[in-house]
Amino acid sequence: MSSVLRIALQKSGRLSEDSYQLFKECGIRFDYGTGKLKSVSSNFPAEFLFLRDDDIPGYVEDGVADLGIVGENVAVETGRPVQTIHKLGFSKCRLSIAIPRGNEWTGVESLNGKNIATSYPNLLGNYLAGQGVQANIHEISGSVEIAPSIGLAEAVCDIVSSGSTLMSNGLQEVETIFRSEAILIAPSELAPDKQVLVDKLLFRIKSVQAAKNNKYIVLNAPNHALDKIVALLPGMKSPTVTPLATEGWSSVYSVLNENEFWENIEAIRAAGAEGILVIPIEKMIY
Ligand code: PRT
Ligand code: ZN
Repeated sequence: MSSVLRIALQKSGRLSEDSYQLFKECGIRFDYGTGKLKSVSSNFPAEFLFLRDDDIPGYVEDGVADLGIVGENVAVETGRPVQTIHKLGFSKCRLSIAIPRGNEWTGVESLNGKNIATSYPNLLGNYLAGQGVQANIHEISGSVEIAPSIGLAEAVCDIVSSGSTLMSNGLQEVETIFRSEAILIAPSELAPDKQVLVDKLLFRIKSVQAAKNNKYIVLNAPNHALDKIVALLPGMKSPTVTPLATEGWSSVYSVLNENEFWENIEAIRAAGAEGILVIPIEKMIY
């Protein structure tokens, strides 16, 4: 029997939509939704399992799944010996310590002897040990942010994204102890036939990510400004330059990274470029 990759995804939660979207963009089709626990792709040798995120590292460690998508926070907290294959750039958040607004904060030492409520006892415990702080960790599985107001703890350690949950519960973020994003995990060793499929999938994921991080750019430039403009547009190798019908002008085609985009565009305009078109890229193969 030819080999099939088993991929564990969160059934329904903050990772789900982006995970499904990622496979869609990689051209891998499968059904999901309403009550489905398993689905086989119609056009890639993959089978998908839909699970709670906390269970995914265990399934991957045991080899029930060959790959999984989880938050780094969950992967590290569960402590399962799995390998991170690739960072996926979505579901970004941080694990932070927060205290009631208005309470004095003089640094992590102020947590000595205090009670801290969290769903992440391992991450918090390791952080406190590294800081030489001795506090009592109260593990609770949800609604951590209400712990101070009901007298369970003087501080919390919870996932923060926009910060609005902390704010609406009268808490202030005082220390970030871990930064997280969605990651692709695999067992510490993969069979060679599975590795071939993982490499195939990774190639697609990287092409999709590269396309998202770059824009295709087309512009017109006077020939005397070409050297300057070409230097600002490294492209994948170097820009394409073709003459325009108008004497003394050329058209330049290139790729620009999202991170440097606005600064470069300003410099390109200042150098004399006109009629700049910026176009999204669907896939980018190096
Ligand atoms: O049912 P299942 O067990 O599968 O899901 P879950 O409820 O355990 O997890 P889920 O879907 O809430 O989150 C999955 C992953 O998304 C987490 O492990 C993180 O890696 C990531 N993530 C990103 C977040 C958030 N952002 C987030 N904001 N996880 C949780 N939150 C919660 C946080 O716990 C707090 O209650 O949102 C609130 C804070 O959000 P802000 O925007 O108010 O700061
Ligand atoms: Zn969970």
